[in-house]
This record gives sequence, structure tokens and C-alpha cells, in this order.
Amino acid sequence: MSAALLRSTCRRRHGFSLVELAVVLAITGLLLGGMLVSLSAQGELRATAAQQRQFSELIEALVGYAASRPGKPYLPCPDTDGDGAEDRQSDGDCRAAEGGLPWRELGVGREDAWGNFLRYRVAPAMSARSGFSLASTGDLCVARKPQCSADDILGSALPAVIVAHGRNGRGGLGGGQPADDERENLDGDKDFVMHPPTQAGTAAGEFDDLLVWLSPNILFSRMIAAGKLP
Ligand SMILES: [Ca+2]
Ligand SMILES: [Ca+2]
Ligand SMILES: [Ca+2]
Repeated sequence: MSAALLRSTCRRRHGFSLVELAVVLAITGLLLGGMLVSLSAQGELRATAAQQRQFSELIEALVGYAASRPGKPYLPCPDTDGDGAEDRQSDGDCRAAEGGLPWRELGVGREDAWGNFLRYRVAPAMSARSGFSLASTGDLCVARKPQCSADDILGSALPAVIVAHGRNGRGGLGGGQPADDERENLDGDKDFVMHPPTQAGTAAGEFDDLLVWLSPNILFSRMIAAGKLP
């Protein structure tokens, strides 16, 4: 083989290997990118499932708390000073209708699946130490859109609502400013909103909150079964 032909062959081989390297790098990048997206999606699914399990435990803990009061049943007050214990006035009413979950009172964890604080609101009629009866009604509402308009209601006259502020943690302790629909879950009124997650820039804004509420029917039936009511 002549020296010129050998050089030409070497150049061709060199050129092919660079193209091959670029293709391999591109494929590896695509695969890694896909794997990372799928890992992050799996992580989010796991956290959401963990949150739903925690919600079930929290509802059980609320019902158990009411059933184990010495006289007539009542729900715990929110924690308003961050120590995990309920805050109740000397007259037996709650210091505030909304605050942190009284996790010490309930014997449960203090954080949601993303490590953020859990918000808790309870109806005054269901949390006064004088106790509730089958005639007592809650005053909380959860809907698919803010302000609980009739077409969007998921639950009304509710005794208690718990909010997990989700991955973005907005509204949790140390969280940033709320955006759009999430604002309804931390403005301190009786209305709450729940819908599937939405991204920033959509009409609902960035929304990743998860909520659970105590059904009055479940609460009453469990109190009757426990011999606490009527
Ligand atoms: Ca407290
Ligand atoms: Ca959130
Ligand atoms: Ca609200």
C-alpha cells in the first residue's frame, strides 16, 4: 500500500469514529434524559401514594380522637403556635379555626410526603369542648375551583379539612408565595380547592396541593358505632 493511500484510509477511519462517537453520545444522552424523567415521575407517584396513605391515617386519628373524648365527642383544635399541640381557649373553643395539624394530639407525623407542614381547619361546631351532636354541622367546603361555586363542589358542610401543600411547599412553613388556585388553600377562609396538578402558566397556575376531608357521615356513623352518639 502506498503512503498516500494509507493516510487517506486513516483519515477515513478517523472521520467515521468521530461520527460514531457523536451518535453514541447522542443516544446515551437521550437514554439518560429519558431515565431521569421517568425516575422523577416515579418518585412523584411514590410521594403521592405515600400522601394518600398518610391521609387515611390522619382521618382515622381524627375519628379516634373524637371517639375517645371523655364526654360528648369533639375534634381537636388547630395548632397555632407550631408546637404540634392543639391551642384551645379556657372557654373550650379553639383559639383559631385554622392552623397546623395538631400532630402531637393525634399521635401522627408532623410533615407531608414532601417534608412540608400540614394545614388543618376544623368547624367550630365540631371542635368546641362542649361536644357535637347529630344536629351539628360543619362549615367547610372543598371544590374543583376556588370559591366553592355550586357546580364544582366536591364536599360541603365538612367538619375538618387537611391540606398537604405538595412538592412546591407553597403555604407550608418556609414556603414561597402562593400562585393562583393554591391561594384558596391558604387564605384562611372556609373554602378549599382540589384538582389534578397544573403547571405555572395555565389558568389555574402552578398547583400541586393534595387535600383530604372528614365526611360528616363517616364521623357520625363511627360515633354511633362507638356509643358516643346520639
Ligand atoms: Ca400549639
Ligand atoms: Ca402546593
Ligand atoms: Ca380558602
